[in-house]
Amino acid sequence: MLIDRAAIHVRSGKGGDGCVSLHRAKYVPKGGPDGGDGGDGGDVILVGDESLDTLLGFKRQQHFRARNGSQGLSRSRHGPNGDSLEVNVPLGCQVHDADTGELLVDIQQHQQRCVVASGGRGGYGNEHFKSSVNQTPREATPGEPWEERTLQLELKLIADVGLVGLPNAGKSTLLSALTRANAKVGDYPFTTISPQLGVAELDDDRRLVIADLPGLIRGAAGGAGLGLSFLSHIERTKVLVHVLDSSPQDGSDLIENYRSIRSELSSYSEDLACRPEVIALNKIDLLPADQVETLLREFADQLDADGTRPTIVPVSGATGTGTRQLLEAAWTLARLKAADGWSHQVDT
Ligand SMILES: Nc1nc2c(ncn2[C@@H]2O[C@H](COP(=O)(O)OP(=O)(O)OP(=O)(O)O)[C@@H](O)[C@H]2O)c(=O)[nH]1
Ligand SMILES: [Mg+2]
Repeated sequence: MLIDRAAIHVRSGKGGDGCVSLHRAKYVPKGGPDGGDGGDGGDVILVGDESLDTLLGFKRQQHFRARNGSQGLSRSRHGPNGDSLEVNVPLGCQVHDADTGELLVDIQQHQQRCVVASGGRGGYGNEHFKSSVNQTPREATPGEPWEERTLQLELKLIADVGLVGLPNAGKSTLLSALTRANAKVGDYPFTTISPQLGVAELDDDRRLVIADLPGLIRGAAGGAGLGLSFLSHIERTKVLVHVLDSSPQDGSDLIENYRSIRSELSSYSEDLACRPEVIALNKIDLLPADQVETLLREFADQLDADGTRPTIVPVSGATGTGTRQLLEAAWTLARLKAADGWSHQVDT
């Protein structure tokens, strides 16, 4: 399970000031006070939205302001109220006040609403202060101020797909090609040190939450590299995408690289190792097309000999080749897995 976090700043609208006005019209001497009340400021309201999966949207926007109420007007006219602002958040989102740590709301239902910053009430116009002893009051009250606070949003997220593979296999590059995430990429091992998330949109109603993980190496179970503990973040994923470099710079063997990651996964958890898997044979832009064909055939034969036959999709995270096919393959397996109710599926 991964925790998605975002901090946002919300500010409600200020109340409009009351108006001081004395009625003036031809043939109406001493018309009396007619200053209207100020409009109320708008609220900032969080609204549960079942179509959202992550807090990624808050990376683009962190400040949310409702509109101020307008000043009251003469002729007893109320100033217009400021519009409230609705901010949609995914279900399961917990909202804390960042300063006090207080839990404000746990959004669980679609359309559940919570006012997180209340608009200031409008002030009274001078017509409110009229009395038998003061028939021409010149007194009005200001609108109430706005309310502002910083909120800490937290969402426990279950990734559908986990990207596993050796360091430098191109997992982060692939995450950026499959989703809008902007994962750090580097030509040195262990560029990624903590899991990163992205959401891939296959079309309007098919999405996959993808987790990019740090690289795994032989001996990780014994603590080599970054160890294996980060695999706990993908314990509940439906599908693994095993990213393999098709032309490793160190000249290592494809099938050996594949087997060593498989063996580390098994040492961590047989349950995780039995997850449906798609192999993303990556960086095919570096090879001529006929060599990719040969490599695919040889690799499939070796997997057959090992008694496993996962789907292999040739891809290039750098150019985007094959990414659509990879998502479709992952989607198909994720759907099968969901129908399967989390039971084991062993490749035959
Ligand atoms: N030519 C080519 N280079 C790629 C491709 N994908 C990744 N690379 C390069 O391979 C190197 C490693 O890429 P990353 O995406 O950081 O690899 P990673 O698997 O996330 O690595 P770690 O986070 O260290 O485990 C970078 O220099 C990338 O530019 C690809 O499809 N084609
Ligand atoms: Mg990486």
